Amino acid sequence: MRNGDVDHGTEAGVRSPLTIDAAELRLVRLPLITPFTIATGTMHEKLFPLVRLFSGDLEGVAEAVMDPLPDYLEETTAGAMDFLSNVLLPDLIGKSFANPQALARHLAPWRGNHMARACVEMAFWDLWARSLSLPLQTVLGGEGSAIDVGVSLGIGTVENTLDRVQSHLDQGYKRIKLKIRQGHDLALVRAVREAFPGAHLTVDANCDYTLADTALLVALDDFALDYIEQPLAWDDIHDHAVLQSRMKTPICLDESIRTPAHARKALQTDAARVINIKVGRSGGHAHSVVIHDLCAAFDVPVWCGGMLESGVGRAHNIHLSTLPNFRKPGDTSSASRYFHRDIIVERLETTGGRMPVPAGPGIGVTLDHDFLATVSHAIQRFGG
Ligand code: OSB
Ligand code: MG
Repeated sequence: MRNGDVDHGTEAGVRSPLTIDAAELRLVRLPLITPFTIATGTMHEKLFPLVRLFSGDLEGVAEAVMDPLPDYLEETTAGAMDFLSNVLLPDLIGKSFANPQALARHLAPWRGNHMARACVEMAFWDLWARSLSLPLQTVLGGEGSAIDVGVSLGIGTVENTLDRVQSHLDQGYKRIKLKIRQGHDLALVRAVREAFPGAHLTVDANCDYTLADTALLVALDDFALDYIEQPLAWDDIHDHAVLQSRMKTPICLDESIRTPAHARKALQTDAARVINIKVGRSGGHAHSVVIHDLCAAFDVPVWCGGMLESGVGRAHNIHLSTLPNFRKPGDTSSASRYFHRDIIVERLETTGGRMPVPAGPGIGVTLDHDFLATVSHAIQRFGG
């Protein structure tokens, strides 16, 4: 059976359920062109679980975004490999789901592990969209052929940061996000703002501050930042509400928003005036769409975060970013900024700060199997 031949029924939106016949899990290791430093540490390579789900001749793919150590959030790569290979994937073999939301509900009883669950859920969305011969963006409710993109600049010297800001503005990137941490904040932001008075500038603290640093954080109000991302603890919404009541710069939450309930609480308490949605952090596309809609109801703009994903994760992020409340440039910059070679055939590169949405069914990109084989470890197959 070929892609377009799948019969999903034609009456009144009835679709036959999709059965997961087989799954594959592997660990992919990609070196980074340059190390990426944030408040919690330095990344030298990207190590990630890659999941493929199979139904007949169709397949869907996604990657998981946790780090080897629990330093961004509490999940770890080893823990996720264990949970995926011993629990999540074997359980899915032979099961049918009426739609991706049904699969998301099937995964809902598990506590935490939002990144591992997201990976499975996202692969099913790709499979589902392919079974309908539709781009992922269409089944998610998005539209448009390109999105606005910014860059996230890792921690470096002030001098070096000024050079990188210049070169990325020259490339047309629509927003520059500076990573900050204790002792590497005000002087950096002042230098960049003085050199680039009109730049769309933001900062991301990755949880490095507490309310004891309120005076320093309030001093950032002088630099016309579009927002300050996740200044306080990853598991704390309340203190962000307190900080927001004391500073003018909008707070944008990243780490603190792992479920729609987190988003609701942040919105209801004015703890976030912007939200960074990372589909791989939020349990998948279904929950990301709920967070997106909640934010729209509160007139709070969202943008799509990144986790230095390969082209597979980036493609998922780009499709999600075409929903209407993604009103700020996202972290879906060119793959060539991070990797010498990507694991997909297509090149995900920006022009003038715009990233084209990969066309075709599903996420619209294809695995480069020859290259993927050279960077894959611990390949496991389930079912089929
Ligand atoms: O906080 O947004 C973050 C990368 C790793 C861990 C945390 C974060 C980031 C980024 C991603 O800033 C940037 C990108 O994917 O291009
Ligand atoms: Mg962040």
